[in-house]
Amino acid sequence: MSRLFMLFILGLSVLLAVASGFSCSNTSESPIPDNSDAIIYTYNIVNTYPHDRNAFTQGLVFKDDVLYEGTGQYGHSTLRRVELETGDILQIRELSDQFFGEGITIYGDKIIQLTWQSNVGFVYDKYSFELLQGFNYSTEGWGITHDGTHLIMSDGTSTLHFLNPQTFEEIGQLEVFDSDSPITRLNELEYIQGEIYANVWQTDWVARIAPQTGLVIGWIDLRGLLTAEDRSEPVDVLNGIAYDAEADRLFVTGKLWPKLFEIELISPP
Ligand SMILES: [Ca+2]
Repeated sequence: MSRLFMLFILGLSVLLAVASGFSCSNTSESPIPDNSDAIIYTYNIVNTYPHDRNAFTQGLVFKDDVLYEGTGQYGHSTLRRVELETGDILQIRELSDQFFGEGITIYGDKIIQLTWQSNVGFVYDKYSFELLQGFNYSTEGWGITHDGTHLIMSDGTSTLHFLNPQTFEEIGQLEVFDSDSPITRLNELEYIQGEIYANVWQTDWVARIAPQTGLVIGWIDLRGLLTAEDRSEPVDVLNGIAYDAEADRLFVTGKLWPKLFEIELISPP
């Protein structure tokens, strides 16, 4: 095969991938730098649950035995309470069409939801989903979680922002890196037992970040979660990490994925 022909085929594949509008997350490149000292974890699937194929998952939280999910896309963005076992939507609030919903977190009795490029976040009553207030930030809004004291927010870069949960003022930033490389495209977040878990956009990898330094101390390799059959209808990338702190259960899913997984992590031998 001539080199020119191979280049042509390669170009055609890229064009087709772009035209399809969906990222093929099982062939994603690793975000891990060559000189990384981080621990690589794999996974076991403990349980598989149904997930709404129409949910463009941007935020995921487990609290009080149910899932809370924020979904994105203009005209389709929602906040929802979802039954884990069935995937049934127990309660839903639609965002107005001008907002592209992003990450969510639950702080006390409030749910906080970011939007992508509108520089505005929303605060809702956890029970009624009533909108209590809005707040502004200067960056894009991607993922959000909290460590019990501060909100922690991602913006698509390698920078995490720490916000006062009452005033939403930024009180600090954290640069996330592995070895000497910044780790960009940090997306959905979850604070788990003293670490920040972040899935890296357009990959099947989750970074485990030390909040004190920003160093990635571990990587979770989530390749292979979806089967070929799961991909028979279009799916988008891995996105969504939730943690059941009471029962120590870890959940992951993706945008438009038909399934949500409870997984356990496997340390290297
Ligand atoms: Ca989360």
